Order: sequence, then structure tokens, then C-alpha cells
Amino acid sequence: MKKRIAAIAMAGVTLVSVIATSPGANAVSNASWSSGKVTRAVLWENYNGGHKLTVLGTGNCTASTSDADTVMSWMGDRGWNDVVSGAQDFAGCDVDLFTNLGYGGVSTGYVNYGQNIGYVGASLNDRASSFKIS
Ligand SMILES: [Ca+2]
Ligand SMILES: [Ca+2]
Repeated sequence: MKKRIAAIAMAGVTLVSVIATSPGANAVSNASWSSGKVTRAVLWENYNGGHKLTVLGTGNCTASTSDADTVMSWMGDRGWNDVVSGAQDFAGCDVDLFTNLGYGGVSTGYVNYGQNIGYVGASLNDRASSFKIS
């Protein structure tokens, strides 16, 4: 009886670790990107919350969107490939999400989400692999 319980427990651990490391719609943990003390944007696992990826910078974004202020070419570096469903932006920043790494594929264009979490839309939901903040 004891042996059977141990086998079940081990199987459970294996299953959990497979789910946690597989790519998909849900992030495994909070993360941040780049450096600085100013929060420029917060990207969310769900359209209404969940885990978050905080995008930091050294100051406000510039008024122009022709010069990106913070970029991330591969969100998989933080375990966030194909995860984001919601976004907020601060410090004069807007968010441009791309379905492929290296700012490729389909993109939203710069969106001013503001301080309430906004849905990224069906074309980018659980598909973002890179982003620009400006
Ligand atoms: Ca998601
Ligand atoms: Ca993608």
C-alpha cells in the first residue's frame, strides 16, 4: 500500500512539472524586463490579471513612437512566450506586441492601454513573442 502511494505521488510531481514548463497561455511566474525604477508597462497573463511581466525603464517614454524606449526581442527569455492577454502602460508609454520573435509576424501597432488592464485582442491573445514600448 505504501509503495503504491509513493508511485502515485511521483507521477503527480512529474505531471505538474510537465505542465509548468510547457509553452502556452499561462505564465509560470512574475518577471521583469530591462532595468530602471520607472514602470513603463505591465503585461498580464490574463486579460484581468494573473501573473505579470513588469517592463522597467530609467524614465518616461519620449513623445515620439518612432524611437522605441524599451524592447524585448524574445519574451521566451523570461518564460513569457505566447502568454500575454492583458496590458497596462504608464509614464507616457504605449505598447506594440508582435506574434513572432524579433518583432515579426502580426502586430497590434502602438496601443495606449492606460492604467486599467486592457485586452490585447484576439489576434495577439496568447501569441505575443516580442514587444516594443514607446
Ligand atoms: Ca494568457
Ligand atoms: Ca508567438
